[in-house]
Amino acid sequence: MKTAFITGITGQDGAYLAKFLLEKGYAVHGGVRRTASMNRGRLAELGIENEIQYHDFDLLELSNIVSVIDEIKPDEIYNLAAQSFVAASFRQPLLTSELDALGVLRILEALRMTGSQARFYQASTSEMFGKIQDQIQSEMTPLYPRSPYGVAKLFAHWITVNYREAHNIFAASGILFNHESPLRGQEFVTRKITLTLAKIKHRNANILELGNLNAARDWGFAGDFVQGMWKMLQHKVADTYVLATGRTNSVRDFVTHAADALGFRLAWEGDGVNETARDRSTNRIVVRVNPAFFRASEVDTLIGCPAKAERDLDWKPKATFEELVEGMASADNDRVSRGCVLF
Ligand code: NAP
Ligand code: G4F
Repeated sequence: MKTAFITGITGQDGAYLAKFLLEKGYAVHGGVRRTASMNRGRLAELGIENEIQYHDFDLLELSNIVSVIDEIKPDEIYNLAAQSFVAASFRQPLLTSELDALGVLRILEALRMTGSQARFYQASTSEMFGKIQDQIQSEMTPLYPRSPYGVAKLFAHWITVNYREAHNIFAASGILFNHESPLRGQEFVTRKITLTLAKIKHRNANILELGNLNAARDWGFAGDFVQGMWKMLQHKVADTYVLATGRTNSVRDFVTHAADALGFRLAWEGDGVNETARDRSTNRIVVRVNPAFFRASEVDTLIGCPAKAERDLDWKPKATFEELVEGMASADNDRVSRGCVLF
C-alpha cells in the first residue's frame, strides 16, 4: 500500500484527489491547519471524511512537514495548500508570498534535509502566464504573472524545478488551468455564478454582481485534473506539465449557460460598467457589473495546450464545459432548495 500526504486536503482539489487515491488503495494522510471551526465539508460531501488520517500542517511552519515525513514516510506528497484566491492576493501580498512562494520552499527544504525519497507534486498555475505571450499557452510559453498570487506561484514553480535539478528530488510541477466543480469555493467566479443564480431562482438573493465579464478562461472539471496530478508522480521522470482543456469561454458565456441550466432566459443589454442581463420571463435585471470586482491588473484570457500531458501521461480531460456548468448549477440548485449550503 502506498502512502500519500496531501496538503490543502480540505480544499476543492484536495478532496477530489483524496477520493481518487483512496480508490486506488492508498493510505491517505492530509495536512490541516488549525482553525476555530472544523472545515471538512468537502470531504464529508464525498463521503471520505473518516477515511483520512489528519496531521497539523501550516505552510508557515517547517516543523510540521518534517514531523510528517518522519512519522508517515510518504511515498508521494501533493502540495495543494495555498492562498489560492487571486483577488485576495492584491490585498494580502505579503501573506500570499509567505504561503505560496516560501511555503513551497519549506517543503522542498524538508525533503532535502531529511533525505526523503518522496515524490513531490507542486500545484502551479496558468495564472503564471498572466499577460499572455502566446495565443495558446504551453510548457514553452514565457511567463508574465499579473498578480501577487501569480508572482508567488512563479517562484514556487521555479524553486520546484531547481530542487529537481540541483538536489535530484523527484519534483513535478503541474501548470493547471482553471478547474472547477460543485466543491469550488464560493468566491471564485464560477461558483459565485451558480450559487447566486440558484439563490435568485429560490428568492434568497436579488442580483448577481460581477466584475470583468469579458475575462476568458480555459475551464475544466477538477475531478479530471487531479488524475493528471497523480499521473505526473507515476511517470518515470519528474517534469513540468500543462493540464488544460484547450477551450476558452468568457465569464459572460459561463453566466449564460448557468442561467439556462437554472431556467432563466437572459437578455444582455448595455456595455462596459452599464452592462446588465435581464430575465425575459420576469423582466427583472438579474446580473449587473460592479467595478468593485475588477482586478488592479487582469489576466484577460487563457487557453492551454495539454498535448505534452496527453503524449507522456496519457491524460485527457473528460468533462465538457457544458457538463461542468450544468453539474455545478444542478448541485447549487439542490443545495439551495434544501436550505443546505455548507461551503
Ligand atoms: P482551495 O480550494 O482554495 O484550497 C486551498 C487549500 O489550502 C485549503 O485546504 C486551505 O485550507 C489550504 N491552506 C490555505 N492556507 C494554508 C496554510 N497557511 N497552511 C496550510 N494549508 C493552507 O484551492 P484549490 O482550488 O483546491 O487549489 C489547489 C491548489 O492548486 C492551490 O495551490 C491553487 O493555488 C492551485 N491551483 C488551483 C487551480 C484551480 O483552478 N482550482 C488552478 C491552478 C492551480 P483551509 O480549508 O483551512 O482554508
Ligand atoms: O474565478 P476567478 O477568481 O479565478 P482566477 O483568478 O482565474 O484564479 C483561479 O484560477 C487560477 C488558474 O488560472 C488558479 F491558480 C487560482 O488559484 C484560482 O483557482 O476569476 C476568473 C476571472 C477573472 O478574470 C476575474 O476578474 O473571472 C473574473 N471575474 C469577473 N467577475 C470575477 C468576478 N472573479 C471573481 N472571483 N468574482 C467576480 O465577481
